[in-house]
Amino acid sequence: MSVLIRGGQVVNADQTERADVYCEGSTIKAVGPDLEAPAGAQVIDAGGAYVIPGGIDPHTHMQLPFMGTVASEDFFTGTAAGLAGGTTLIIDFVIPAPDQLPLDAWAQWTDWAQKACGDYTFHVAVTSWSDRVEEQMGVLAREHGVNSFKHFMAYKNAIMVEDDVLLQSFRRCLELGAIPTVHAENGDVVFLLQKALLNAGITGPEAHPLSRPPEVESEAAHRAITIAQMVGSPLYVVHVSAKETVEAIGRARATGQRVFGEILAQHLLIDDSVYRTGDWEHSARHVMSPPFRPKAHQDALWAALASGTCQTTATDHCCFNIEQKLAGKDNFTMIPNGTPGIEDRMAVLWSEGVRKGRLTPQEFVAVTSANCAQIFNIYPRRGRIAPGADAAISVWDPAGTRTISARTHHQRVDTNVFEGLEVTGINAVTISDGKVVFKDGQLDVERGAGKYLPRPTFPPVYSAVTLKNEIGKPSPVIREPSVHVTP
Ligand code: URQ
Ligand code: ZN
Ligand code: ZN
Repeated sequence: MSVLIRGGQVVNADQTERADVYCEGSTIKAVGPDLEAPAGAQVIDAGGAYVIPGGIDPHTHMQLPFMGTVASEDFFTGTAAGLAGGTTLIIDFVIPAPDQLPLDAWAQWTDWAQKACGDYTFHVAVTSWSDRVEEQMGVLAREHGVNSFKHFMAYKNAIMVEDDVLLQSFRRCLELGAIPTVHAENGDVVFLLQKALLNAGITGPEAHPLSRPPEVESEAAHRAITIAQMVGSPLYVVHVSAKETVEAIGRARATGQRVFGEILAQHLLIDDSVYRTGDWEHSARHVMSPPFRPKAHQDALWAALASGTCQTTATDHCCFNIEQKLAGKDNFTMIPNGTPGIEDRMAVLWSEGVRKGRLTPQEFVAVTSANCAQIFNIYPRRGRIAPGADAAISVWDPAGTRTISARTHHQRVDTNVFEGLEVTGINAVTISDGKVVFKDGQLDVERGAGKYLPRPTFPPVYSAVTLKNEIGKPSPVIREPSVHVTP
């Protein structure tokens, strides 16, 4: 199978050029002007369009068992929806139940993902700590291509871990050459605020943001940043939603600390007025954590992307239909948390970002693909249009328009938080694994064709500080040379 993408502008994070792109099998073979189409090659006319690296969504939860139900989107329908929107790789989450070992959870998620039609890889969550967990982190890193481990600082009495686990797990990540990631919200404070709100008789979705104010996020982010700094490990903060959290990341990065931030497309556009409509179902459809914030936070999030304080965009695609959300009809803490976004992330970022002058086309490529590939060590295999890279490509039509709606989207959920938004700048053609899988508005995908993409660990980098104070282990007593004074 071979595909020639002709007549487009190739946009990488660091360069834009008029060039054709020739793919053979699963790989990009050539990038350059006026390439010849070998016999039998499928030719895609990219005149007037951009040819960009397929999007990478570093935060999805396909068919996640959560809060007493299971997310409605599965690995087949979810990766298909991603391909329709220009996303050619997802990083999903293996989340062991607290009494489940990581390798057992790994087997479960791997089985679920066999139906994927788009490529996938996994973060693995550390939801408890023991010698076995520590050992199995090594097996996952060394034998399964896992180079990132997630830690939920929220969801008390479920998947939340305390600071002692953060300390030991971050140290283990450093040892393995993996990066720790965190859902940064203070789960203890959330738990108490939830109780207070319920005791006050405030049971509707309007209570959700009141139980998770920005400080709940920024305090936890600062705490995780501090622990990472003590250990000497890098840190990746998922779904940064608040101005104060951006500031905490910016302060750490200004000192040279390796902290990365991820921003959801939803948090860039949607504000907390969705919780004050008086329409229970409308508000419940928008219950996710961290919650949508007052509009002022959005400027800080856009600035964080343009300035490089935060590096990636994602969707935290975690879908629940309204009848699932109704589990929380009388108690907002029972509303399954999550919203969709995988199909629309890139169009929203182009239409609201590039077209409104907040991002350049190259920055768009950086925050939808290249930066994520670099942070999770799969660059330039992914995140770049170049010979030798995977043939995972989006032909991006900057003038194309569509109106986003749950009535027409490919996502398997009855909600679209961008409902009614008309976007300019859309994915026109998707190439995945060297095959044209989306064109002329039609998907041409194959259940099970998606491939697992292993991510190599980083060479362990030890700082003298870390060696000297191996956090989590009894630190060696540093004996000052005793000075003998002869009497
Ligand atoms: O917290 C997460 O990232 C998962 C459980 C999805 N739900 C959510 O509200 N973000
Ligand atoms: Zn989260
Ligand atoms: Zn999530």
